[in-house]
Amino acid sequence: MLKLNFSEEVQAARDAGLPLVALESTIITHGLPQPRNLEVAQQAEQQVRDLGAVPATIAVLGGALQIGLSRQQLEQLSKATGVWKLSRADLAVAISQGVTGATTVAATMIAAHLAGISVFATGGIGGVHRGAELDFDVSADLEELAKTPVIVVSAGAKAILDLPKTLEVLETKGVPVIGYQINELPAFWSRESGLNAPLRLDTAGEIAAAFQMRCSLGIEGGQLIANPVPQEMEIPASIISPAIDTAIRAAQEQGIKGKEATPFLLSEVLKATDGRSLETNVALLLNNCRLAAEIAKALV
Ligand code: PSU
Ligand code: MN
Repeated sequence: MLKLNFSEEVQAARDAGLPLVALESTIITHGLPQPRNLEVAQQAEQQVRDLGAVPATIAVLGGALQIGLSRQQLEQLSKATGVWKLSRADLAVAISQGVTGATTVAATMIAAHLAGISVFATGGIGGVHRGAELDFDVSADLEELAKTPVIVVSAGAKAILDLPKTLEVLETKGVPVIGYQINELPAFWSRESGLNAPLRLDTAGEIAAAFQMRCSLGIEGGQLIANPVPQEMEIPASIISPAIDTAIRAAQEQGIKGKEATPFLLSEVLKATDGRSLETNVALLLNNCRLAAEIAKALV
């Protein structure tokens, strides 16, 4: 039988009816290097608290679906080895097998929805990989956005992806892609992608209202909020593009595919930018936590 394990902090927030923001754990175990990953995970949680909402970092620990992690659990997860990367396909097997796994955007959305949490902050979602016309690598994050009613606050899709194709798939699946205070779709490390964001909203209240209207209309699925990285932390396309190209070449040469592709590409971009991409990744994540907290408050 499935049981949701709420952390003390999340349980207290539920009892008091406080606004909650879900946070994913794949970024901790597969997206950021140790030991910085723990520090960033704690900062992300604190950012949500500072704005008057309560963070719920989601993961599977020894088969238990955790909604919120204690300090100690977060620390253990950040140092753990052999942690599974859980998407929709993996979640049930991981829980029933009693393993430890980190949730991607897709799996975090499923767990957040089960826990009654409607807002979720991440860095960037998965999407259509470059060359997907040959290898069909399209992240399950896109299908999840079409199915599960959670607002995902991101800095767009990761720029290692094929952004025009990612936008097309989201459109086909009926996912609202909403630029926050911006007309252009941000490209994760950069504020600009050369692509228009299909929709634009300028306040957390409007984002909350649109979500509630979608639910009232009976349209399944969530909303993708594209929140650009703060200007002073962005990496211009002229610097990040060659770094991404280098990373993609390395992946091809080493035959990195499937679940390993995204973590590998992120760490290669980090090397190619001498660590600058990491600082930008942290800045945009914290920026997304702030907006998600505001949306969560507007929903209450
Ligand atoms: N954003 C980041 N770092 C990450 C990820 C997103 O800044 O590590 C993770 C998310 O969990 C996302 C996953 O769901 O990468 C996508 O993986 P894939 O392309 O294999 O679906
Ligand atoms: Mn994939």
